[in-house]
Amino acid sequence: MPGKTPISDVPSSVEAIKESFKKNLYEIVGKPMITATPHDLYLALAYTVRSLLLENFIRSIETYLKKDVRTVAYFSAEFLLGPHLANNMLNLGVTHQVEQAMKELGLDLWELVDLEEEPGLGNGGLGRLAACFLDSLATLKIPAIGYGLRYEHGMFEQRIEDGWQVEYSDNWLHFGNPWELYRPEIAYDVKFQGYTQHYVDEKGRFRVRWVPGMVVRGIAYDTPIAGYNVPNCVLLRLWKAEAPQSFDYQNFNRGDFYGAVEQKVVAENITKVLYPNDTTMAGKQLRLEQQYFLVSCSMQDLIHNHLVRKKVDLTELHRHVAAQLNDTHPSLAIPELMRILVDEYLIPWDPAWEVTRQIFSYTNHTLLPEALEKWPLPMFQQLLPRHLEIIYEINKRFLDQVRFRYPMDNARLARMSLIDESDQKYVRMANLACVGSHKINGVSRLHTQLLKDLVLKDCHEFWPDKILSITNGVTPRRWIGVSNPELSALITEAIGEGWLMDMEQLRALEPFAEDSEFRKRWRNVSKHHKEKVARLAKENFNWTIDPESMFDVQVKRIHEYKRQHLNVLHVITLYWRLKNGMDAQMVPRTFVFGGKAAPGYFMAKLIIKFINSVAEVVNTDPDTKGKLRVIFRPNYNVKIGQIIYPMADLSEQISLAGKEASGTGNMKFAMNGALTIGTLDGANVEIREEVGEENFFSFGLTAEEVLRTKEEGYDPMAYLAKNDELKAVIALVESGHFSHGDTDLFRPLVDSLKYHDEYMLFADYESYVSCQERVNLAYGDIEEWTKKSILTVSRMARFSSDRAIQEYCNKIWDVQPVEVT
Ligand code: 26W
Repeated sequence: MPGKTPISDVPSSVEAIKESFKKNLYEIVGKPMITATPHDLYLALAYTVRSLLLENFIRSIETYLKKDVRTVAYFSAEFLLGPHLANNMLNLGVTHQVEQAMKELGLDLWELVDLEEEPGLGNGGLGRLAACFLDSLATLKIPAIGYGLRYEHGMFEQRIEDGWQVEYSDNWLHFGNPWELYRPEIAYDVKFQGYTQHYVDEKGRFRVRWVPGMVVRGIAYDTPIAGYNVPNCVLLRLWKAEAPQSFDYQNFNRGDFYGAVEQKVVAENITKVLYPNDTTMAGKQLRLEQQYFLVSCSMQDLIHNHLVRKKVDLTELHRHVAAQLNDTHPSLAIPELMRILVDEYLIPWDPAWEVTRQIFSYTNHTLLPEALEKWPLPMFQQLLPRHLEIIYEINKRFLDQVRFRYPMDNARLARMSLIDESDQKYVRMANLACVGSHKINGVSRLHTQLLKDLVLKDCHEFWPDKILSITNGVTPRRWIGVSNPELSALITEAIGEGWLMDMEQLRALEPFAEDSEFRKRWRNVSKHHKEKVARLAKENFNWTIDPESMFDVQVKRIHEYKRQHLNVLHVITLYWRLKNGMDAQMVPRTFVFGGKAAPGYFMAKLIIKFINSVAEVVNTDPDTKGKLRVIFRPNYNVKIGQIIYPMADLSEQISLAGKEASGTGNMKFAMNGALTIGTLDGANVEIREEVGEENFFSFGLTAEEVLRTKEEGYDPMAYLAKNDELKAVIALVESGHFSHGDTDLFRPLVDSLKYHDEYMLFADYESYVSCQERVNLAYGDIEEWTKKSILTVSRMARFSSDRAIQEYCNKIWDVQPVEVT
């Protein structure tokens, strides 16, 4: 197995691990073996692994403080880490010793691993990307700090009741979190509301003072993130909001006890819960408060660490720090840094602006207009009066430059302004992020091109060198090493250790595609996974699934643009064929869906109901027996993902071309040997290029064709009229066949497809169904399929987050690795 050698000096022999485990059970959990619950045992083990982790962490911090290192600060409202224990064991190289130690204590390591509650501090792709990036930053030895929010309640727990999604609150901190270090001494005050005073100080200088109406305190919680097979760690610092004092004594002394506690409640609300929307901007005040709270704590911390600890001249700050904005969510960091430099440290505007622009860079993750953040001006003004003044000043100076370059182009000025004045007034966060950053990156080649051509066209014309592409990647440690140990072992046996740090080495697998003995072993890995999942499905849900069938999987957030309902139309097509005896060639398939819908997104929730309703009919109809099953796995999250990616035969990546910025699940499936059926969207384009088109099932309109069709006027009914099978499928849904005769239930869905479908399902239906027929044929030749699977895995190097982070280092951050000794 890769990473066998422990890279910490702390004794990590089996004996030492046993001793440390017993000691932690007594001293931290405070129980003897006989009364310990399974969770107590998990905790004792977590503390045991943590002490190995802390050794590396402390050495890393010492090194980074002693040497004058350039540091990356990754600002993100979300970090979707997933469970820590197994990942830390892998990265520290102690999995086998720990497994043995637990065995000698009469315990099963993997049962304990399974007990960990995951920190679901993110919605989906953007938050998970931040977590993969921390893993790669540590592994590449880059000094880095991630700044985020410690939400008390992360992503909601999804249950399915009568086929519908029902949300339950997540309480990940309930049993404590052994992976975080509480740092009450690292605390900053964050101001809100109030007003500004402009005055001339005693030295005759023009100054501005912000008199806040409310102050909230941010407290740091630190989580060390281990690199793989290196002693380096990075720090994830998450902020929790508290009231500055536990009581407002003035109110208290007046006898207003409730008023006194109220302030505490208001303050603590800020980090109470993660907003569960991805892609639709809600415009809620609390969300703006969260964003500013994150940014203000983090900027104060950055400045404290450099000014106070390292005595850095603030006009030189950009030589010491590169700050990445993960989408626009933390883009208030731009006016916040300006405020601190200009108002508090009295640095003149121009040098302050130079520092700010040099420090920040911004990653865009979406082209969807409804996801572009904009804040109603009155709300912004009330909450952050000084920041609005600063934004006005930035805007004035910026628009002067635009006016100079494009005289009399008022339409362009209106588009590029940081303030949207077309209707009600708004502050445009993407424009702010663009003006305040020296680099902007898209997350796949296609996405970046579309940014340049459409969403950020004016920006690209104004600064032709500012926008660049860095295709996303995922960490092979978690997504192969942790989630698929059996595949990892087979790969290591074939090509040796080292590939988990250097995915290029996987190319050495290519010749094994021609080795029939190897192919058999490759299939066995997948078979074991599928059997295990079938067992779990029986135990946990009483579902019967056939591990011999093809597992066709789509897991991701539920959204119309991702088109889970296109997948369902294909399922119904197969069902219809089975009902009509047209099933001669059909390989048995199990369709697996998973994903959460934003609680306020009606259509997405209806799609979940649609999947479950079709499942109910299809799974109970005797005509489909042994041929077709449909499963919706509730509460898809990182932990479930780790089980699902390795079991898939087919990965569904079927968004409308031009809508999915990159996708990262597509990479996780392919790294585990699934073949992809996908549109030419996001990173699919590059995955296909890497693995070879003969190993990738592509279909549908290209992004360009989508644009052209829309310009000409998309007419869904014309597509419907031309395709009899599609007509039958739609008629079946409309008849109430999947809704106990209710012809209204799915009407909103069907009407949207027929009359005003932005996502053009009917346009891609025929191409999708015929592509699925090619998949069916290909799966029938299992030797060929296995070859394709091996070749796919061997060609995935480019999609490691190590490659992505290396590109950020070279093209944006200009940072170097630092040896920790
Ligand atoms: C309205 C608030 C909001 C808006 C957008 C919250 C979150 C978002 C994110 C941009 C949603 C997201 O996760 N986007 C995904 O980012 C991934 C990482 O780059 C990409 O792989 C996905 O294609 C993109 O949808």
